[in-house]
Amino acid sequence: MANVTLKFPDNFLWGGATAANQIEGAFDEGGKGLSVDDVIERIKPEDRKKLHLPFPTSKEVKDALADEENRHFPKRYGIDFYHRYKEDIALFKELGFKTFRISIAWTRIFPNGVEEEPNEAGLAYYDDLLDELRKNGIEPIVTLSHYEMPLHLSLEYGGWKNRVVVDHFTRYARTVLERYKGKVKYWITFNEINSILMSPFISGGMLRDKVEEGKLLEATFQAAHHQLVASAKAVEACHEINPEAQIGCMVLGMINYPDSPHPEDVHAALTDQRKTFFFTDVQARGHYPAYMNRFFKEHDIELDIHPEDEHTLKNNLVDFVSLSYYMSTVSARPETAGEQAVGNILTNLKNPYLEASDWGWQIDPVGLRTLLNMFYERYEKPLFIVENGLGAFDKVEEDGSIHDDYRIDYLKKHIEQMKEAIADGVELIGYTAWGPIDLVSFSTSEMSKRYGFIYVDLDDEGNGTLNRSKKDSFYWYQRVIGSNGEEL
Ligand code: BGP
Repeated sequence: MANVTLKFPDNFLWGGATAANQIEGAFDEGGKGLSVDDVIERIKPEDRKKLHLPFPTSKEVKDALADEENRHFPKRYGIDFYHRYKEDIALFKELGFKTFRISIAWTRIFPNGVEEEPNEAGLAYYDDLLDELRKNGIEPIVTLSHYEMPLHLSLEYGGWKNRVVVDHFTRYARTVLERYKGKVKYWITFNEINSILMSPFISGGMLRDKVEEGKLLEATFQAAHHQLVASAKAVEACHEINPEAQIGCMVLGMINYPDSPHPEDVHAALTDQRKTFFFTDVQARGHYPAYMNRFFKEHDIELDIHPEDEHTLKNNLVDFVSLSYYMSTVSARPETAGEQAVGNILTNLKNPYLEASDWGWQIDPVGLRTLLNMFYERYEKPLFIVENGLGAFDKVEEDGSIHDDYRIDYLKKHIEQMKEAIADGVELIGYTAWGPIDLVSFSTSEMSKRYGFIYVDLDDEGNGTLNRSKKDSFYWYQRVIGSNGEEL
Protein backbone atom coordinates (compact mmCIF):
# COMPACT_ATOMS: atom_id res chain seq x y z
CA MET A 1 0.00 0.00 0.00
CA ALA A 2 1.46 3.38 -1.00
CA ASN A 3 1.96 5.96 1.73
CA VAL A 4 -0.48 8.86 1.93
CA THR A 5 0.89 12.35 2.64
CA LEU A 6 -0.62 13.80 5.77
CA LYS A 7 -0.62 17.59 5.76
CA PHE A 8 -2.71 20.69 6.27
CA PRO A 9 -3.64 23.04 3.41
CA ASP A 10 -1.45 26.17 3.18
CA ASN A 11 -4.19 28.60 4.16
CA PHE A 12 -5.39 26.54 7.14
CA LEU A 13 -6.88 28.77 9.85
CA TRP A 14 -5.13 27.97 13.15
CA GLY A 15 -6.24 29.80 16.27
CA GLY A 16 -8.29 29.81 19.45
CA ALA A 17 -11.93 30.20 20.47
CA THR A 18 -13.71 32.03 23.27
CA ALA A 19 -17.14 33.38 24.20
CA ALA A 20 -18.01 36.82 25.55
CA ASN A 21 -19.75 35.52 28.68
CA GLN A 22 -16.73 33.45 29.69
CA ILE A 23 -13.98 36.04 29.22
CA GLU A 24 -15.18 39.62 29.11
CA GLY A 25 -16.46 40.22 32.61
CA ALA A 26 -17.57 43.86 32.97
CA PHE A 27 -21.12 42.51 33.17
CA ASP A 28 -22.52 45.92 34.14
CA GLU A 29 -20.24 48.23 32.15
CA GLY A 30 -20.74 50.02 28.84
CA GLY A 31 -24.52 49.87 29.11
CA LYS A 32 -24.63 46.07 29.05
CA GLY A 33 -27.92 44.43 30.05
CA LEU A 34 -28.26 41.16 31.96
CA SER A 35 -28.22 37.89 30.09
CA VAL A 36 -29.51 34.48 31.13
CA ASP A 37 -25.94 33.50 31.84
CA ASP A 38 -25.49 36.42 34.23
CA VAL A 39 -28.26 34.91 36.35
CA ILE A 40 -26.43 31.64 36.66
CA GLU A 41 -23.61 33.61 38.17
CA ARG A 42 -25.84 34.96 40.88
CA ILE A 43 -26.76 31.56 42.14
CA LYS A 44 -24.89 29.80 44.93
CA PRO A 45 -22.73 27.09 43.39
CA GLU A 46 -24.69 24.30 45.09
CA ASP A 47 -27.97 25.62 43.70
CA ARG A 48 -26.63 26.38 40.26
CA LYS A 49 -27.15 22.92 38.85
CA LYS A 50 -30.89 23.41 39.19
CA LEU A 51 -30.82 26.29 36.77
CA HIS A 52 -28.19 24.89 34.46
CA LEU A 53 -30.23 21.86 33.79
CA PRO A 54 -33.61 22.00 32.20
CA PHE A 55 -36.20 24.52 33.28
CA PRO A 56 -36.12 26.97 36.18
CA THR A 57 -39.23 28.99 36.94
CA SER A 58 -39.45 32.78 36.58
CA LYS A 59 -39.68 32.96 40.36
CA GLU A 60 -36.45 31.02 40.87
CA VAL A 61 -34.70 33.34 38.45
CA LYS A 62 -36.14 36.50 40.02
CA ASP A 63 -35.34 35.33 43.55
CA ALA A 64 -31.79 34.65 42.49
CA LEU A 65 -31.54 38.14 41.05
CA ALA A 66 -32.98 39.81 44.11
CA ASP A 67 -30.77 38.03 46.61
CA GLU A 68 -27.62 40.10 47.05
CA GLU A 69 -26.08 37.27 49.06
CA ASN A 70 -26.28 35.11 46.01
CA ARG A 71 -24.06 37.30 43.89
CA HIS A 72 -21.27 34.93 43.25
CA PHE A 73 -18.09 35.12 41.26
CA PRO A 74 -16.75 34.44 38.62
CA LYS A 75 -18.39 34.90 35.21
CA ARG A 76 -19.53 38.40 36.08
CA TYR A 77 -15.91 39.48 36.00
CA GLY A 78 -14.64 36.83 33.59
CA ILE A 79 -10.89 37.15 33.05
CA ASP A 80 -11.35 40.87 32.48
CA PHE A 81 -10.79 40.51 28.75
CA TYR A 82 -13.08 43.52 28.35
CA HIS A 83 -10.26 45.72 29.66
CA ARG A 84 -7.22 43.59 28.83
CA TYR A 85 -7.89 42.52 25.25
CA LYS A 86 -4.89 44.36 23.85
CA GLU A 87 -2.47 42.54 26.10
CA ASP A 88 -4.17 39.22 25.30
CA ILE A 89 -4.22 39.79 21.56
CA ALA A 90 -0.48 40.52 21.69
CA LEU A 91 -0.03 37.05 23.20
CA PHE A 92 -2.23 35.47 20.51
CA LYS A 93 -0.07 37.17 17.92
CA GLU A 94 3.02 35.72 19.55
CA LEU A 95 1.36 32.30 19.36
CA GLY A 96 1.06 32.87 15.62
CA PHE A 97 -2.75 32.84 15.51
CA LYS A 98 -4.23 33.20 12.05
CA THR A 99 -7.69 33.47 13.52
CA PHE A 100 -9.50 34.10 16.80
CA ARG A 101 -13.10 33.25 17.62
CA ILE A 102 -15.08 35.64 19.80
CA SER A 103 -18.76 36.07 20.40
CA ILE A 104 -20.65 39.31 20.60
CA ALA A 105 -22.68 39.69 23.79
CA TRP A 106 -26.18 40.45 22.48
CA THR A 107 -26.82 42.39 25.71
CA ARG A 108 -24.02 44.86 24.94
CA ILE A 109 -25.79 45.78 21.71
CA PHE A 110 -29.44 45.48 22.78
CA PRO A 111 -29.38 45.38 26.61
CA ASN A 112 -32.92 44.02 26.92
CA GLY A 113 -33.19 42.65 23.41
CA VAL A 114 -36.19 44.82 22.57
CA GLU A 115 -34.79 48.35 22.11
CA GLU A 116 -35.27 50.01 18.76
CA GLU A 117 -31.82 51.54 18.72
CA PRO A 118 -28.59 49.71 19.52
CA ASN A 119 -26.28 50.72 22.36
CA GLU A 120 -23.45 52.68 20.76
CA ALA A 121 -20.96 51.95 23.57
CA GLY A 122 -21.37 48.22 22.95
CA LEU A 123 -20.94 48.60 19.21
CA ALA A 124 -17.85 50.75 19.70
CA TYR A 125 -16.28 48.18 22.02
CA TYR A 126 -16.42 45.47 19.35
CA ASP A 127 -15.19 47.95 16.73
CA ASP A 128 -12.05 48.43 18.79
CA LEU A 129 -11.63 44.74 19.51
CA LEU A 130 -12.00 43.76 15.85
CA ASP A 131 -9.62 46.54 14.78
CA GLU A 132 -7.04 45.31 17.26
CA LEU A 133 -7.29 41.77 15.88
CA ARG A 134 -6.94 42.97 12.30
CA LYS A 135 -4.01 45.19 13.24
CA ASN A 136 -2.28 42.09 14.54
CA GLY A 137 -3.01 40.10 11.40
CA ILE A 138 -5.63 37.89 13.08
CA GLU A 139 -8.82 37.07 11.20
CA PRO A 140 -11.82 37.24 13.54
CA ILE A 141 -14.56 34.60 13.59
CA VAL A 142 -17.64 35.97 15.29
CA THR A 143 -20.47 34.01 16.93
CA LEU A 144 -23.74 35.90 17.08
CA SER A 145 -25.17 33.98 20.02
CA HIS A 146 -23.20 32.00 22.57
CA TYR A 147 -25.39 31.10 25.57
CA GLU A 148 -26.29 34.61 26.60
CA MET A 149 -29.63 35.86 25.31
CA PRO A 150 -31.00 38.96 27.04
CA LEU A 151 -32.64 37.94 30.30
CA HIS A 152 -35.54 40.26 29.55
CA LEU A 153 -36.52 38.12 26.56
CA SER A 154 -36.61 35.11 28.82
CA LEU A 155 -38.66 36.68 31.61
CA GLU A 156 -40.99 38.57 29.32
CA TYR A 157 -41.56 36.01 26.56
CA GLY A 158 -40.32 32.70 27.91
CA GLY A 159 -37.33 32.83 25.58
CA TRP A 160 -37.07 31.29 22.14
CA LYS A 161 -40.35 29.41 22.29
CA ASN A 162 -41.99 32.74 21.52
CA ARG A 163 -41.85 33.73 17.88
CA VAL A 164 -41.28 37.43 18.64
CA VAL A 165 -37.72 36.57 19.65
CA VAL A 166 -36.93 35.74 16.02
CA ASP A 167 -37.53 39.36 15.05
CA HIS A 168 -35.54 40.72 17.97
CA PHE A 169 -32.63 38.47 17.11
CA THR A 170 -32.80 39.34 13.42
CA ARG A 171 -32.64 43.03 14.25
CA TYR A 172 -29.59 42.40 16.42
CA ALA A 173 -27.94 40.19 13.78
CA ARG A 174 -28.53 42.75 11.00
CA THR A 175 -27.16 45.52 13.18
CA VAL A 176 -23.83 43.82 13.82
CA LEU A 177 -23.51 42.27 10.35
CA GLU A 178 -23.90 45.74 8.89
CA ARG A 179 -21.67 47.52 11.40
CA TYR A 180 -18.75 45.09 11.10
CA LYS A 181 -19.09 44.20 7.44
CA GLY A 182 -15.61 45.42 6.54
CA LYS A 183 -14.05 43.76 9.56
CA VAL A 184 -15.44 40.23 9.76
CA LYS A 185 -15.27 37.55 7.09
CA TYR A 186 -16.38 34.51 9.14
CA TRP A 187 -19.61 34.45 11.11
CA ILE A 188 -21.31 31.72 13.14
CA THR A 189 -25.02 31.96 13.98
CA PHE A 190 -25.72 29.98 17.19
CA ASN A 191 -23.13 28.26 19.34
CA GLU A 192 -23.94 24.56 19.80
CA ILE A 193 -27.49 25.02 18.54
CA ASN A 194 -28.36 21.42 19.49
CA SER A 195 -27.67 22.18 23.15
CA ILE A 196 -31.17 23.60 23.53
CA LEU A 197 -32.37 20.00 23.88
CA MET A 198 -30.19 19.50 26.96
CA SER A 199 -30.04 23.00 28.38
CA PRO A 200 -33.20 24.92 27.40
CA PHE A 201 -32.74 27.80 29.83
CA ILE A 202 -29.16 28.70 29.00
CA SER A 203 -29.50 28.01 25.28
CA GLY A 204 -33.07 29.15 24.84
CA GLY A 205 -34.11 31.27 27.82
CA MET A 206 -36.97 28.86 28.52
CA LEU A 207 -38.82 28.93 31.83
CA ARG A 208 -41.02 26.18 33.22
CA ASP A 209 -43.95 28.38 34.20
CA LYS A 210 -44.12 29.85 30.70
CA VAL A 211 -44.85 26.45 29.19
CA GLU A 212 -48.17 24.63 29.33
CA GLU A 213 -48.16 21.59 31.66
CA GLY A 214 -46.91 18.47 29.88
CA LYS A 215 -45.66 20.43 26.88
CA LEU A 216 -42.00 20.94 27.74
CA LEU A 217 -40.65 18.84 24.88
CA GLU A 218 -42.97 20.42 22.35
CA ALA A 219 -42.00 23.90 23.55
CA THR A 220 -38.32 23.03 23.32
CA PHE A 221 -38.66 21.94 19.70
CA GLN A 222 -40.73 25.03 18.98
CA ALA A 223 -37.87 27.11 20.41
CA ALA A 224 -35.40 25.12 18.33
CA HIS A 225 -37.52 25.82 15.25
CA HIS A 226 -37.42 29.54 15.97
CA GLN A 227 -33.63 29.42 16.38
CA LEU A 228 -33.31 27.56 13.08
CA VAL A 229 -35.43 30.18 11.33
CA ALA A 230 -33.46 32.97 13.03
CA SER A 231 -30.21 31.32 11.97
CA ALA A 232 -31.43 31.20 8.36
CA LYS A 233 -32.45 34.86 8.57
CA ALA A 234 -28.95 35.73 9.77
CA VAL A 235 -27.53 33.80 6.81
CA GLU A 236 -29.83 35.76 4.50
CA ALA A 237 -28.76 39.07 6.04
CA CYS A 238 -25.08 38.17 5.92
CA HIS A 239 -25.20 37.24 2.23
CA GLU A 240 -27.13 40.39 1.43
CA ILE A 241 -24.90 42.73 3.43
CA ASN A 242 -21.53 41.29 2.48
CA PRO A 243 -21.35 38.69 -0.31
CA GLU A 244 -17.64 38.22 0.52
CA ALA A 245 -18.39 36.96 4.03
CA GLN A 246 -19.11 33.36 4.98
CA ILE A 247 -21.54 32.28 7.64
CA GLY A 248 -21.80 28.87 9.24
CA CYS A 249 -23.82 26.86 11.70
CA MET A 250 -22.26 25.34 14.82
CA VAL A 251 -23.14 22.17 16.71
CA LEU A 252 -21.93 20.36 19.74
CA GLY A 253 -20.20 17.62 17.76
CA MET A 254 -20.94 14.26 19.20
CA ILE A 255 -20.40 10.79 17.87
CA ASN A 256 -22.66 8.08 19.30
CA TYR A 257 -21.27 4.55 19.32
CA PRO A 258 -23.49 1.53 19.81
CA ASP A 259 -22.84 -0.23 23.11
CA SER A 260 -22.64 -3.56 21.27
CA PRO A 261 -23.28 -4.97 17.77
CA HIS A 262 -26.82 -5.81 18.92
CA PRO A 263 -28.98 -4.32 16.15
CA GLU A 264 -31.08 -2.44 18.69
CA ASP A 265 -28.00 -0.83 20.21
CA VAL A 266 -26.95 0.19 16.72
CA HIS A 267 -30.36 1.68 16.17
CA ALA A 268 -30.20 3.50 19.54
CA ALA A 269 -26.91 5.05 18.43
CA LEU A 270 -28.47 6.21 15.16
CA THR A 271 -31.38 7.74 17.05
CA ASP A 272 -29.03 9.63 19.38
CA GLN A 273 -26.81 10.73 16.50
CA ARG A 274 -29.84 12.39 14.96
CA LYS A 275 -30.06 14.77 17.93
CA THR A 276 -26.98 16.37 16.42
CA PHE A 277 -27.75 15.87 12.75
CA PHE A 278 -31.31 17.20 12.96
CA PHE A 279 -29.98 20.74 13.41
CA THR A 280 -27.24 20.64 10.79
CA ASP A 281 -29.59 18.85 8.38
CA VAL A 282 -31.94 21.83 8.51
CA GLN A 283 -29.16 24.41 8.34
CA ALA A 284 -27.11 22.77 5.58
CA ARG A 285 -29.88 21.08 3.55
CA GLY A 286 -32.68 23.55 4.10
CA HIS A 287 -35.53 21.36 5.28
CA TYR A 288 -36.69 19.18 8.16
CA PRO A 289 -35.40 15.61 7.72
CA ALA A 290 -38.11 12.95 7.27
CA TYR A 291 -36.99 11.01 10.37
CA MET A 292 -38.33 13.82 12.57
CA ASN A 293 -41.93 13.21 11.45
CA ARG A 294 -42.18 9.95 13.34
CA PHE A 295 -40.41 11.41 16.38
CA PHE A 296 -42.82 14.35 16.50
CA LYS A 297 -45.84 12.06 16.12
CA GLU A 298 -44.72 9.67 18.82
CA HIS A 299 -44.06 12.52 21.24
CA ASP A 300 -47.25 14.42 20.50
CA ILE A 301 -45.37 17.37 19.15
CA GLU A 302 -47.16 19.71 16.80
CA LEU A 303 -44.99 22.56 15.70
CA ASP A 304 -46.17 25.93 14.54
CA ILE A 305 -44.25 26.20 11.29
CA HIS A 306 -45.31 29.06 9.04
CA PRO A 307 -45.21 28.56 5.25
CA GLU A 308 -42.66 31.37 4.96
CA ASP A 309 -40.38 29.54 7.41
CA GLU A 310 -40.00 26.69 4.94
CA HIS A 311 -39.02 29.20 2.29
CA THR A 312 -36.54 30.91 4.62
CA LEU A 313 -34.89 27.62 5.60
CA LYS A 314 -34.69 26.40 2.03
CA ASN A 315 -33.15 29.52 0.56
CA ASN A 316 -30.54 30.33 3.16
CA LEU A 317 -28.13 27.47 3.56
CA VAL A 318 -24.98 27.91 5.59
CA ASP A 319 -21.62 28.26 3.83
CA PHE A 320 -19.78 25.98 6.23
CA VAL A 321 -20.51 23.65 9.10
CA SER A 322 -18.62 24.20 12.33
CA LEU A 323 -18.49 22.09 15.43
CA SER A 324 -17.10 21.69 18.90
CA TYR A 325 -15.55 18.34 19.73
CA TYR A 326 -14.42 17.18 23.15
CA MET A 327 -15.52 13.58 23.59
CA SER A 328 -17.66 10.75 22.27
CA THR A 329 -20.62 8.90 23.72
CA VAL A 330 -22.13 5.43 23.80
CA SER A 331 -25.79 4.57 23.24
CA ALA A 332 -27.66 1.43 24.24
CA ARG A 333 -31.19 0.11 24.09
CA PRO A 334 -32.85 1.21 27.34
CA GLU A 335 -33.07 -2.17 29.05
CA THR A 336 -29.29 -2.75 28.98
CA ALA A 337 -27.99 0.75 29.71
CA GLY A 338 -24.93 0.26 31.92
CA GLU A 339 -22.66 2.58 33.86
CA GLN A 340 -23.04 6.28 33.18
CA ALA A 341 -20.20 8.61 32.26
CA VAL A 342 -20.56 12.37 32.37
CA GLY A 343 -20.05 14.89 29.61
CA ASN A 344 -20.53 18.48 28.45
CA ILE A 345 -24.20 18.73 29.18
CA LEU A 346 -25.00 15.17 28.35
CA THR A 347 -24.75 12.00 30.30
CA ASN A 348 -23.88 8.84 28.46
CA LEU A 349 -22.48 5.37 28.90
CA LYS A 350 -18.89 4.48 29.75
CA ASN A 351 -16.70 3.37 26.89
CA PRO A 352 -14.22 0.75 28.17
CA TYR A 353 -11.74 1.61 25.42
CA LEU A 354 -11.33 5.27 26.32
CA GLU A 355 -9.73 7.28 29.07
CA ALA A 356 -11.56 10.22 30.58
CA SER A 357 -10.58 13.73 31.68
CA ASP A 358 -10.71 14.72 35.36
CA TRP A 359 -14.31 15.73 34.70
CA GLY A 360 -15.19 12.36 33.17
CA TRP A 361 -15.28 13.48 29.54
CA GLN A 362 -14.23 10.48 27.45
CA ILE A 363 -11.25 11.34 25.28
CA ASP A 364 -11.52 10.05 21.72
CA PRO A 365 -9.28 11.51 18.99
CA VAL A 366 -10.21 8.86 16.40
CA GLY A 367 -13.86 9.70 17.00
CA LEU A 368 -13.05 13.17 15.67
CA ARG A 369 -11.79 11.72 12.38
CA THR A 370 -14.91 9.57 12.07
CA LEU A 371 -17.24 12.43 12.90
CA LEU A 372 -15.57 14.79 10.40
CA ASN A 373 -16.01 12.14 7.73
CA MET A 374 -19.67 11.70 8.64
CA PHE A 375 -20.35 15.44 8.44
CA TYR A 376 -18.46 15.90 5.20
CA GLU A 377 -20.11 12.96 3.45
CA ARG A 378 -23.50 14.25 4.53
CA TYR A 379 -23.17 17.87 3.45
CA GLU A 380 -20.07 18.24 1.24
CA LYS A 381 -19.51 21.67 2.74
CA PRO A 382 -16.31 23.00 4.31
CA LEU A 383 -15.96 22.02 7.96
CA PHE A 384 -14.44 24.13 10.72
CA ILE A 385 -13.51 22.81 14.18
CA VAL A 386 -14.20 25.84 16.33
CA GLU A 387 -13.74 24.22 19.76
CA ASN A 388 -11.61 21.37 21.04
CA GLY A 389 -9.43 20.99 24.09
CA LEU A 390 -8.81 19.45 27.47
CA GLY A 391 -10.18 20.98 30.65
CA ALA A 392 -7.60 20.20 33.36
CA PHE A 393 -6.23 21.34 36.71
CA ASP A 394 -2.89 23.09 36.24
CA LYS A 395 -0.10 23.31 38.80
CA VAL A 396 2.06 26.41 38.93
CA GLU A 397 5.65 25.50 39.88
CA GLU A 398 7.72 27.67 42.19
CA ASP A 399 9.47 29.31 39.28
CA GLY A 400 6.09 30.09 37.71
CA SER A 401 6.30 27.45 34.96
CA ILE A 402 3.37 25.16 34.15
CA HIS A 403 4.13 21.76 32.69
CA ASP A 404 0.89 20.83 30.95
CA ASP A 405 2.07 17.84 28.94
CA TYR A 406 -1.42 16.22 29.38
CA ARG A 407 -2.90 19.11 27.39
CA ILE A 408 -0.26 18.84 24.67
CA ASP A 409 -0.89 15.11 24.43
CA TYR A 410 -4.66 15.60 24.04
CA LEU A 411 -4.33 18.28 21.38
CA LYS A 412 -1.57 16.49 19.47
CA LYS A 413 -3.67 13.34 19.16
CA HIS A 414 -6.67 15.28 17.91
CA ILE A 415 -4.63 17.27 15.41
CA GLU A 416 -3.12 14.02 14.07
CA GLN A 417 -6.63 12.74 13.43
CA MET A 418 -7.57 15.96 11.66
CA LYS A 419 -4.69 15.30 9.25
CA GLU A 420 -6.05 11.82 8.66
CA ALA A 421 -9.51 13.23 7.97
CA ILE A 422 -8.07 15.69 5.47
CA ALA A 423 -6.32 12.79 3.73
CA ASP A 424 -9.70 10.99 3.74
CA GLY A 425 -10.99 13.84 1.59
CA VAL A 426 -12.59 16.08 4.21
CA GLU A 427 -12.43 19.80 3.44
CA LEU A 428 -11.37 21.17 6.83
CA ILE A 429 -10.68 24.90 6.77
CA GLY A 430 -9.57 25.62 10.30
CA TYR A 431 -9.09 24.72 13.92
CA THR A 432 -9.59 26.97 16.93
CA ALA A 433 -8.62 25.39 20.24
CA TRP A 434 -11.12 26.18 23.00
CA GLY A 435 -10.03 28.69 25.65
CA PRO A 436 -6.49 29.48 24.43
CA ILE A 437 -6.34 31.70 27.47
CA ASP A 438 -7.83 30.25 30.69
CA LEU A 439 -11.45 31.29 31.06
CA VAL A 440 -14.47 30.60 33.20
CA SER A 441 -15.85 27.12 32.58
CA PHE A 442 -19.29 26.92 31.06
CA SER A 443 -20.46 23.84 32.95
CA THR A 444 -18.83 24.43 36.34
CA SER A 445 -18.72 28.26 36.30
CA GLU A 446 -15.28 27.95 37.89
CA MET A 447 -11.72 28.85 36.94
CA SER A 448 -10.03 25.65 38.04
CA LYS A 449 -11.10 23.79 34.91
CA ARG A 450 -8.53 25.28 32.56
CA TYR A 451 -8.03 24.92 28.81
CA GLY A 452 -5.44 27.61 28.07
CA PHE A 453 -1.99 27.89 26.59
CA ILE A 454 -1.94 31.07 28.64
CA TYR A 455 -2.47 30.84 32.39
CA VAL A 456 -4.60 33.41 34.19
CA ASP A 457 -3.89 33.94 37.88
CA LEU A 458 -7.43 33.72 39.23
CA ASP A 459 -9.09 31.14 41.45
CA ASP A 460 -12.65 29.92 41.88
CA GLU A 461 -13.37 32.53 44.56
CA GLY A 462 -12.15 35.39 42.41
CA ASN A 463 -8.79 35.86 44.12
CA GLY A 464 -5.71 36.48 42.02
CA THR A 465 -3.72 39.11 40.17
CA LEU A 466 -5.28 38.28 36.78
CA ASN A 467 -1.71 38.20 35.46
CA ARG A 468 -1.15 36.17 32.31
CA SER A 469 1.71 33.67 31.93
CA LYS A 470 2.78 31.06 29.37
CA LYS A 471 2.37 27.33 29.93
CA ASP A 472 4.56 24.73 28.18
CA SER A 473 1.71 24.22 25.72
CA PHE A 474 2.12 27.84 24.61
CA TYR A 475 5.49 27.09 23.02
CA TRP A 476 4.22 23.80 21.65
CA TYR A 477 1.17 25.35 19.91
CA GLN A 478 3.37 28.13 18.58
CA ARG A 479 5.52 25.46 16.87
CA VAL A 480 2.44 23.64 15.57
CA ILE A 481 1.13 26.78 13.91
CA GLY A 482 4.58 27.88 12.72
CA SER A 483 5.08 24.54 10.97
CA ASN A 484 1.46 24.40 9.70
CA GLY A 485 0.85 21.24 11.71
CA GLU A 486 4.05 19.44 10.66
CA GLU A 487 5.70 19.55 14.10
CA LEU A 488 3.35 18.05 16.63
C1 BGP B 1 -18.83 24.02 25.01
C2 BGP B 1 -19.21 25.47 25.05
C3 BGP B 1 -18.14 26.39 25.55
C4 BGP B 1 -17.14 25.80 26.50
C5 BGP B 1 -16.82 24.34 26.28
C6 BGP B 1 -16.09 23.69 27.42
O1 BGP B 1 -19.96 23.22 25.21
O2 BGP B 1 -19.55 25.95 23.77
O3 BGP B 1 -18.76 27.57 25.96
O4 BGP B 1 -17.23 26.22 27.78
O5 BGP B 1 -17.96 23.58 26.00
O6 BGP B 1 -16.97 23.39 28.44
P1 BGP B 1 -16.66 23.61 29.97
O7 BGP B 1 -16.31 25.03 30.11
O8 BGP B 1 -17.89 23.24 30.64
O9 BGP B 1 -15.52 22.70 30.27
